[in-house]
Amino acid sequence: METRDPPQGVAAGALCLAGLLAALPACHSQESEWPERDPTHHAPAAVAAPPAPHTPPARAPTLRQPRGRLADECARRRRELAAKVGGPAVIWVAAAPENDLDRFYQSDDFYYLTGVEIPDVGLALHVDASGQLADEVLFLPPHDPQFETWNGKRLSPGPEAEAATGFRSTAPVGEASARIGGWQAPTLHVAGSPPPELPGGKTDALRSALDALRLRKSDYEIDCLANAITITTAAMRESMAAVRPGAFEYEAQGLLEGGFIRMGSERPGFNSIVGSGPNSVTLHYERSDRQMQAGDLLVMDVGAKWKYYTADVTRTVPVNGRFTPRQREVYQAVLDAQTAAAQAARPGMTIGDLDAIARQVITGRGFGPGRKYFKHSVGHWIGLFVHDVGGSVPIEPGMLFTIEPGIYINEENLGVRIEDDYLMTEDGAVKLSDGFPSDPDAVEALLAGS
Ligand SMILES: [Mn+2]
Repeated sequence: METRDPPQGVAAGALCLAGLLAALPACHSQESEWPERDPTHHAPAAVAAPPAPHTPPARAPTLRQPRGRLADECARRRRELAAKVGGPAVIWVAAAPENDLDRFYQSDDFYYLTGVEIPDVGLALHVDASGQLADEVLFLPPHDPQFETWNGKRLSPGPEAEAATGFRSTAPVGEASARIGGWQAPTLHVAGSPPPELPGGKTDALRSALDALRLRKSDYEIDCLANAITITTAAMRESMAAVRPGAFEYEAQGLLEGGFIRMGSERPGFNSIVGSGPNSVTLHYERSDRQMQAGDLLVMDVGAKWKYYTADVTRTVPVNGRFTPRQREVYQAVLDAQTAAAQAARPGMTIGDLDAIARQVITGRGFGPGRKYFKHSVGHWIGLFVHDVGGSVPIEPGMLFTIEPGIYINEENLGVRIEDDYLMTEDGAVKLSDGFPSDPDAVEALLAGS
């Protein structure tokens, strides 16, 4: 997904309504494809045709076993957070609120520090004057048999939860003031909503500390993101079976997201962008209801999550299997811009530096000036959130980011974006998302084989 840069000024409600009205006549207007039933035909059972041969889906890719253990990771992150924020202080981080209809999804900050997927709970850290973690409590719902009848077993306060999470202690939610009231600290830092008995928390220092920690990925996190990328590119390959003139964009999206689930992703990291022809120039197109036509390009900007880490990969493919000379010209400019930025990337450079390199290639091919055709930034951090936290700082080894130049020519209904995910190392950027090729000949070959 490309970065929103500069911020968008469109009223979302108006946009949705306009899109809905524009799309109505096209919805589900095709004739039924079922053959007419012949009332005189009664096939005897003995000669009934065998069932159609069943083609099983390709085997799901093998995923990595992440290096390390989540509970140990989270315990280390809490110690590092205490040292970064400093003390004496109390830190409160709230979990995300319950949502009855969707699968619960924890807030990124709370998951980062606990690995716990329970709504409406919280954690408290007591940081001493030297920045050491003096005490910590994970507040959990009390044991509730009625809840477990409907929803299954969940962690409740006690030794079992402490062993599972690595927290020194646990306590029932609602007992925050009783449990931490004795902590001597003049400053309270909060992320999310603190309990009412903890008024007046500050947010700035905690936010910047969390951002800085989350930006630098551990081996465990790199492995999680590598798995998300593996699933994403494998499912993109499978989705090519639904890319052909006459098929709807949602057919490709359905194969893609079905592949995500089948391969072990808990959900997409953001709404899949599957836009053909005129939709290829809409940066965050979200409807996926157009019928693809020969001559279209299809932009697929998608990402699976794996253990909360989000991939973000874009490929642009010709719907009828072959790029036109004009499409290939534009495509090659985008690919060369990405390659130039990726090859130049070194520790100490910023994403802004990479943006300048890519933009120079694109304007050099006549697609300029400035942001006329390359309308967004060249990349962003990735991690728990698709546009992950961290801000404009130099890229260091261990950081994960995208490089995703694009050219969008509205008057030709021609949009091309190519996006890959990279790990910075001491020697430069390593592309992690090469499971789906981006070379134009390789893309055509892949479409021909699917
Ligand atoms: Mn992106």
